[in-house]
Amino acid sequence: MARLVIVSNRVPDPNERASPRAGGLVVGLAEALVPGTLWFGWSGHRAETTGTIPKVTDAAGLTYATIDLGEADYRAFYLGFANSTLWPLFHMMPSLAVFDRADYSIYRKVNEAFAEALLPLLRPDDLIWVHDYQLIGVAAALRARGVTNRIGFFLHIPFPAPAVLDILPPATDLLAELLAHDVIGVQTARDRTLFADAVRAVFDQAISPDHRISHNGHRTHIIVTPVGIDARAFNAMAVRASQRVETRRMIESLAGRALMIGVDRLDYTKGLPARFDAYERFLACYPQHRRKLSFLQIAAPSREEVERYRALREELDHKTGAINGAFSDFDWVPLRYMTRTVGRTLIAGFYRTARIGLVTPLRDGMNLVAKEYIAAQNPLDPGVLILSIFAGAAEGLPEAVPVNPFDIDAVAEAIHAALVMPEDERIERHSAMLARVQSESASAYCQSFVAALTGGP
Ligand code: ADQ
Repeated sequence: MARLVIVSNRVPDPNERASPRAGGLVVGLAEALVPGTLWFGWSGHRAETTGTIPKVTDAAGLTYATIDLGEADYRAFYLGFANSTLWPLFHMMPSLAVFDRADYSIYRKVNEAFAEALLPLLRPDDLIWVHDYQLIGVAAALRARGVTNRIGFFLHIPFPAPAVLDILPPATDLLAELLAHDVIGVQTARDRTLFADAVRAVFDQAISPDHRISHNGHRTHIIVTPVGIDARAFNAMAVRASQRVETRRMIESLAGRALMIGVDRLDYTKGLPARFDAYERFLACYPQHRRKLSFLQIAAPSREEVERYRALREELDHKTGAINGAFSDFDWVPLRYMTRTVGRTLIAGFYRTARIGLVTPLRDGMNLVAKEYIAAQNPLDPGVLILSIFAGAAEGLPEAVPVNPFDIDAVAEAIHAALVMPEDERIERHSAMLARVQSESASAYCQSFVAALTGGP
């Protein structure tokens, strides 16, 4: 069988694979890596200049090969073009995007450096699978160096509408580089439609009914492969975690009240300020539920060197103070807000304890928290998932309580509806969602992508 080569911006430290880590890409992949796989990318360390010779480590049947990023490259490529231009634009938030030509040229340079460093490690029959928006140009750079292997690309984040993509000055080049792949995977049917719209708008070319396109003599297959989790293993972890002393302490601290939980990276796409506003509206409009619900928001700091993320953190600190100042009682705090990464096992136990999972991103490629929350529930007495219609996960989970996260009153109403939902309705919705989360698993995601990369239908 051909070897799989994963290329992603961040590669986890093999010694830390079991440690808490906030970030969907690593979670989605780590659960489905097959022995023998080579995982190549950035070490997470910064050096004076970007590395050219990868450091290779073998651990638990996998080979990790990493390079460091130069400080200036890290700023321009990672903080700059990837996270201050592509991230907000692809999440349809153009007003938060900035564009700097110098950053873009360093983005290209770093993509070339990835290709250059990977080249000597490649074997002729390797299947190369590149991940996400930071590395759009790696395949084209490999092709320019004579690599003829099958190369696939998976976009973890949403694909933007043509009018938003138009804003991006190098949109045409990036689209052409995407079409240097043999397979492009996206999270939802909606993303695939938007990708087809972009190809039509930019190159005046249509994608065939079987989702293939030939561009510059190269044929690309566009597939929908939603990222998933290992639901059975996650459920087992949640059951174990519910016996842990921390989970017991959490339950005791609730003193019989219901728990509502949110778990996110501290990112403006996750819609936390609007979520806090909705909770405040809920407390104001439904006084009968006050003192009967505690909302725990766990938010792991992320990209703190980007100014916009620092501002978000300050805004949330301020809102937390305002909500708790206005509604707390001497023996009840309505909002428990933690800005740190919490161990995965403990989070699983908290999900299982929570009557409501509140997942309200303004835009999200998939959102694995929604799937984790469903997997963690007790099927005989499950909680209710409130899910943004703008999360990719919503496409496969129509039985969640859908909300438009921009509509504060609608989210407040949804919290009320979840609290009063009868048990049989909770069970019915949950069992339908659990079946989907179990079948759209982490291994199904990897297998269907690799099957397409191997040349499957
Ligand atoms: P992310 O934006 O990182 O991923 P998400 O899919 O929600 O988002 O994954 C987050 C993961 O990190 C989950 O496994 C969650 O449990 C964990 N996590 C979040 N906050 C945490 C905290 N405070 N402590 C500990 N763990 C925490 C990107 C895209 C998503 C897409 C994934 C996978 O933005 O849309 O679902 O990739 O493709």
